[in-house]
Amino acid sequence: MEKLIITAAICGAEVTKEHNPAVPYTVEEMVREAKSAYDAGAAVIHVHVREDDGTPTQDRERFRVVLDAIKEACPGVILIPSTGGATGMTPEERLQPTELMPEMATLDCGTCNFGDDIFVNDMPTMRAFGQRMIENHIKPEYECFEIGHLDTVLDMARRGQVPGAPMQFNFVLGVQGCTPATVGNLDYLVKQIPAGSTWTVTGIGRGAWPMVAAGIVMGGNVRVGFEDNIYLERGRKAASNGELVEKVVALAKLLGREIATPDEARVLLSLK
Ligand code: KMH
Ligand code: ZN
Repeated sequence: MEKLIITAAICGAEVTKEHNPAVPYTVEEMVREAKSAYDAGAAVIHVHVREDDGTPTQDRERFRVVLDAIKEACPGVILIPSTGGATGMTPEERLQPTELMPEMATLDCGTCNFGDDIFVNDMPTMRAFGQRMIENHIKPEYECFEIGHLDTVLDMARRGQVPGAPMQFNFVLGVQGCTPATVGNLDYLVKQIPAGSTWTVTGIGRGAWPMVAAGIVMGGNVRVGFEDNIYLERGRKAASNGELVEKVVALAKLLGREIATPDEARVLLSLK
């Protein structure tokens, strides 16, 4: 099996300090959390940004400051800024980080329920995001929250509406209202992707650790972080994103997967 790429989603848009006081809002807190994950073995950081009071934002200049600060603290790390932002944001708002020419960014592959909210990614929105990433030479991480999202983006790739092979998918399973985090669902999705693609699995909430185990043994890659889950185990909150990554590294070691460095991850993801 290839080495395991660990992504840390350190912040997200929904989780707050009320859920876990270590959730980062300020630039300094973002750097602290990114570095803890990087030092523990994360090759990739998925980045959302907040105002200092915790309000989610897609402001380009806030992204610029945070991305630059993380790059300096974590040499070589792969950064995947979010174009999902928070539910209710406009497509224009959400696209701002793509103006900074990151090497990757998320591209969300369809509309879905998201807890009590609706996360809107209709076809015109997705075509606009695909066009922007083609123009700016950004490799998308295709975020699939629902089984049908995968068919949608594969069809768009065939039509040249989003960047094509080799594609990187992130199967985000267990969001309330979306496809549940089960090994059967993950197995179905992995079997649909084109040869030469790479994939990551993200389990939300109580689905986080089972999906880490599945991703490791199925030969995929895994994402953890406060965006997805704040617990190290039932009833025990993680003190940092680094602690979550340390647990992934320990599981990978037990199960015989080596961890990819950022440079190795860049090769696996065809970024160089
Ligand atoms: N915050 C969610 C509504 C992404 O980063 O692209 C969307 C999200 C996806 O987190
Ligand atoms: Zn995200």
